[in-house]
This record gives sequence, C-alpha cells and structure tokens, in this order.
Amino acid sequence: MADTRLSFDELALLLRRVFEAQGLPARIAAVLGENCAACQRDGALSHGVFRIPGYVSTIQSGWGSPSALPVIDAGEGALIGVDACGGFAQVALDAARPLLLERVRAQGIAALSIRNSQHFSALWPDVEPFAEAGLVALSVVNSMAVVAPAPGATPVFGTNPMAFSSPRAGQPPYTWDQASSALAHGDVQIAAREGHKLAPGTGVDAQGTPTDDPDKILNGGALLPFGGHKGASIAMLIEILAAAFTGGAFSSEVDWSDHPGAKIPLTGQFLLVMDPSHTDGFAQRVAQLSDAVRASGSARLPGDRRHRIRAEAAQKGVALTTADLAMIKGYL
Ligand code: NDP
Ligand code: PYC
Repeated sequence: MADTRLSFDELALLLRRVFEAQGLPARIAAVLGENCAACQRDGALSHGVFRIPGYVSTIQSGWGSPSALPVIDAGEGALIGVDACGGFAQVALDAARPLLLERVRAQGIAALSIRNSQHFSALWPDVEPFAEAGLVALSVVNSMAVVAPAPGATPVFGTNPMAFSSPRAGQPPYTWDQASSALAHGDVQIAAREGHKLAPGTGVDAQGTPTDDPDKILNGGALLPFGGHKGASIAMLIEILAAAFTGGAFSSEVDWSDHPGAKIPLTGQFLLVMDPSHTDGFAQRVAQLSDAVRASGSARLPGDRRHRIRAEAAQKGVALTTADLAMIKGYL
C-alpha cells in the first residue's frame, strides 16, 4: 500500500543516512542503503525498509563487526576468497567485484567464496547486475537455524536462499531468487504482524505439529523446507557451499544469545559467475525458452512482478507507507 513515494535516489540517500547515523563508514552505509532501497523499489518487501529496525538493533547489539572492511584473498585461479571479517556480504561483494569480473572475462568462470559475513537482504541484487553485464550468475547464502528438515525434527537449516540470473535478449534478465524454506522468515514476520494465517506445509509449532499460525512458528516452532525432502536437500547443499566450502558458520552454529537484538546471521555466501559468450546467441536462446514458457500458458515468470514494479517506481517513485517513512526518519 503506497501512502507516499520517493525517488530511488532519495530513498537510497535517506537509508544511507540511517546507517551513517549508526556509525557505519560512508561506503558501507551507501552499499547497504542502495541495496535496501532496491528491494523496496522492486516490491521485494520482506527485505525492503521493513528490515531497517533489524539492521539497527543488530548494529546496536554489538553482534558482528558491521564497520569491518573485507580482506580479499585474490589467489590466481578461478576462486577468490573473501573474509568479510564480521561485516556485510554486500560490502565484500562490492569490494571483490572488479577482480571477479576480471577473472570471469579472462577464464570464462570464476567464483567468490565469502566467509564471516552478515546477509539480511534479498539475493537477487547480488546476481542480477552480472546478467545486466552479459554474465550468468548463481549465488547461495545460509542464515540461522529456523528450518526443520522434516516435521518433528529440530531446526538445523537456515531459510537459505538461492538466486540465479541470466541475460535474456530483448527483455530484462531472467532472474529467480527463492528461499529453500516454504516461506522466507521475513514473510512469516509480516504475516504475524498483519494477522494472516499461512498456507498448509509452511511450518510446525513447538511440539512439531503442523500449524498455519505464524506466531507459533516464530515462537518455538520451525519453518519447513519447500517441497519436502527435495527442498531439504537444496537447503543442505546451500549449507555446504555457503558455510563448509567458504569456511563460514553453519546456520545451526549462529549463536547470538549474548547479543539481544541481533537479527542478522553471521555465516557465508558463495557466488559463481560464468561468461556465456563462447556460445553464439546465448541470450536469444534464453529469450526463446522464456517465450516458450509464456506460450505454454504460464502467465508469470520469476522476475516479471519485480520488473513491473520497478518500471512503475521509475515513473511514480518508490512506494512507501507513511508509517515506514516515519520509522526511517526516527533513526536520523
Ligand atoms: P517467493 O516465493 O516470493 O519468490 C521466489 C521466486 O519465484 C521469485 O523469483 C519470484 O519472482 C518467483 N515467483 C513467485 N511467485 C511466482 C509465480 N506465481 N509464478 C512465477 N514466478 C513466481 O520468494 P521467497 O519467499 O522464497 O523469498 C523471498 C526473499 O527472501 C528472496 O529475495 C530471498 O533472497 C530472501 N531471503 C533472504 C535470506 C537471507 O538469508 N538473506 C533468507 C531467506 C530468504 P518475483 O520476484 O518477480 O515475484
Ligand atoms: O527472510 O528468511 C529470511 C531471512 C533470513 C535472513 C535474512 N532474511
């Protein structure tokens, strides 16, 4: 519901000032402000300005090292390591991007292995810019143990999203970005706040019994993987790549009990980028396949909704509620 609209630049600047007011260095504040504003602009509301109180309470809790600058281990091959040193994954990616692009262009494929990083956002902003530059990108990040592998089991996985983006001729990149849980934790929080029930299969209560009540999932219960054991396998793959491979923490190892107010997991992120230019007409082939999916009767492809809302925001401004705008200004 839009009560008010700001231009993207106005919102990004406002959010940057919120992060600066929390003591973050200008470059880090700018990266986070732009990332959060992009989520709001595209209607990715579970990771838009709704997240600002969580960013602030985490910074104030002393959890992680939000002002830390990443240390890059350039190596020589396709794999670039980054120790985010307790800082934000988006800041690590921002710092390593030029080297990553150089390696991808030279070798056709390169990967970023980020550890000790905080990620509190959607994942599509991390991959879509690569597709806009003609590259194919895939990323995974793990979070905090709120997902039980099966009903009745103990939470061990994070909501662990995976995002993919590819160039597509004549259309915006083909991008999808999805949690490996039945629902993102942010959407469960929004449902609890707005008093909505959840779809069957979303989660269980503290006794492991299936429930449609978001409050029961949030208070001692757990989310379930999407698609039963198949989603659990994807969640496990993400723990292996984002944590075991990078050297970051598993979701089940995140222990912020000494930091009340901390909400941003400190784990890892893996990002793979490929140059499709060895195949003539790659982006045309992706467009051909998209068109076939649409022609099959599938009315909506992933990313369609976001790009439609983004186009609307370019015309009218980014939609915000007056309550959200007041909340943001309250931090300045
Ligand atoms: P959704 O289920 O809302 O959407 C997943 C994907 O499917 C999106 O690409 C979406 O496109 C597309 N989609 C949705 N509905 C349809 C449809 N009917 N037909 C075709 N495509 C569709 O996302 P999730 O709830 O799984 O995740 C929400 C966000 O939460 C993600 O951005 C994720 O990265 C983030 N997240 C972040 C975490 C973190 O640790 N940082 C942890 C977990 C989640 P579109 O965007 O166009 O709607
Ligand atoms: O929505 O599940 C989620 C989430 C976890 C960490 C950041 N977002």
